[in-house]
Amino acid sequence: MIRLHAVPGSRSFRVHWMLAELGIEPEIETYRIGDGSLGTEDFRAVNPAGRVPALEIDGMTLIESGAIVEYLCETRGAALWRAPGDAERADWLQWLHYAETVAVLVQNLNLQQVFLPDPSMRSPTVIGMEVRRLATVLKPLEARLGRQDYMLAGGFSGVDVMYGFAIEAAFHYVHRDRFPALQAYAARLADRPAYQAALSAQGPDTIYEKDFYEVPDG
Ligand SMILES: N[C@@H](CCC(=O)N[C@@H](CS)C(=O)NCC(=O)O)C(=O)O
Repeated sequence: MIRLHAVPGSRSFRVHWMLAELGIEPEIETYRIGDGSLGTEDFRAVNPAGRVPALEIDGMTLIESGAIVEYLCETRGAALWRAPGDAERADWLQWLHYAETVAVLVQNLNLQQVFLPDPSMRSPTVIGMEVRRLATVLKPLEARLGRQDYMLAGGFSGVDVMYGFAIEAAFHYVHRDRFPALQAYAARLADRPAYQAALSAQGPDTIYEKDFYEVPDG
């Protein structure tokens, strides 16, 4: 049994999509951020950190999306991995983990723009800073994807699976027109049958109510 604990539209999509690339359909337990479902005793017994993804697999529970993608590549997806000794190994590790540099900034903006209970609690200063920082960390990706179709020159890999969530989420805060190569990349990823299968299995995004969140005045 492989069971994925997930929030539609969150980092759990990485794991869902990775499993779909491997032809694996997990059992899914669905939660929502902010409705208390991640704080129940039952879920804290699965992941005491109260976060998704959590993946029950091979008699253990893994709770970090990048580690899960690496583990799945290592154990079940050699073609999507770059093993130690591979010429693309360092790039594989670097760009896989760089996805969290992007995701953390998106997460900070989600907190400010989506999850604060009262809009008066928002800090336009912090939001403005985080949007600028997000645009900056996207620049190396834009340059890379301007030269090649996927994050690694050798082709589609587990690294790209890490960006399926982060790029689309980032476009809620930075204008996609500023990043044409990333926009084309996101469309290329979304075209993959496994991406679409995971998307339809996870159900609609439960995080964003708007396509784009402007920096508030202040
Ligand atoms: N670095 C962790 C981050 C996990 C994480 O923060 N997940 C978010 C969803 S994208 C979450 O569960 N948030 C719950 C909350 O904010 O209460 C990973 O990549 O798995």
